[in-house]
Amino acid sequence: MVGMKKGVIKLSQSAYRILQQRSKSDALSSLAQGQNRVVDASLTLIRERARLKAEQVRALGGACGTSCLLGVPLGHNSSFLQGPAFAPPRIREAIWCGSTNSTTEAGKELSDGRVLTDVGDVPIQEMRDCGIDDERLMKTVSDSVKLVMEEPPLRPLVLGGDHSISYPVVRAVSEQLGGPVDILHFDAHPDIYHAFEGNRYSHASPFARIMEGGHARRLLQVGIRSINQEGRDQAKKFGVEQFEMRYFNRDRQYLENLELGTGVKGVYISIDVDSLDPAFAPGVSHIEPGGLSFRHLLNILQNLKGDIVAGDVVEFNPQRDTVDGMTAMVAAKLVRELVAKMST
Ligand SMILES: [Mn+2]
Repeated sequence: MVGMKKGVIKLSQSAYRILQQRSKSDALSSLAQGQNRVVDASLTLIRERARLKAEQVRALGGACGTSCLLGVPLGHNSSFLQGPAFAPPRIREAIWCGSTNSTTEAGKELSDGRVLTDVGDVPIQEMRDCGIDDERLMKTVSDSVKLVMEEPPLRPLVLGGDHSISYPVVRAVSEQLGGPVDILHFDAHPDIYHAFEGNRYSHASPFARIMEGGHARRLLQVGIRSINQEGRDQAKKFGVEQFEMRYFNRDRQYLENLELGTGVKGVYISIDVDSLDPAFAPGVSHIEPGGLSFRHLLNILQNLKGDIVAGDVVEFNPQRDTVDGMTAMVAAKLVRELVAKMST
């Protein structure tokens, strides 16, 4: 009796263990399936909006290239503050702010759906909330960019987010076009660390991943004024052309007469708002004095010759902005003038 009882207990314990393991693995696989459904649903919304927006452009008479906003509210790859996750809605609000008209400096009409359209945000925070890891998030960002590019004439103009998003975005652009692009990158920092604090997806590392992946032929970095030896070594290793602020007066004429993208798939423009002097754009995580004026940046952008296939405006941090949202307006004008260059 005692033995039997022991046996029964032993059996039920091991059965319990098996059941427990099975229900644990069932639970895990149903979690994974749930995550798949969330990612699919997120991509479906981007795909359907891109399809509809492209149809609207055709209904309006068509265009060669229409800038299409895609928000990527991701801030957790920042080494310091995570506020850039809140930027995309603030930038949109400032683009359409009634304090100014909807015409760019050179006369493009932003309210014309053939010039500027919008597919909304990749639901980054909602996906993170479902336990979706960084690898998958980055892939979803890439896939979202590709969905926009699959609907000509839409060209992705990505609203960050921290700078880590430039890697999945540029990767998608180069994969979708079937070759590298030239990148014009405005930033106080080279963002080319092999890894930062152990994070290869850090906002300090996207250009290391882009160059390793062969997604860019030329990478020109403008506005650089916070750089250490690793930043210089990595630039040398990858053949990056760095234009440091301390030599800006010397380099200015060259930078205001750039012609990029010939012989490759086009030009990608990445604008970190902290490339501007904090006097012009205080709402950034990494305040670095000695930067570009707004007009310096705009002169380089407006004079650029080349086919701009995609771009991003990143690192605006609304949590550090002035109470009247000055940097939101600055980021919005960068977007507006980038639209003017991208839309054809
Ligand atoms: Mn920066």
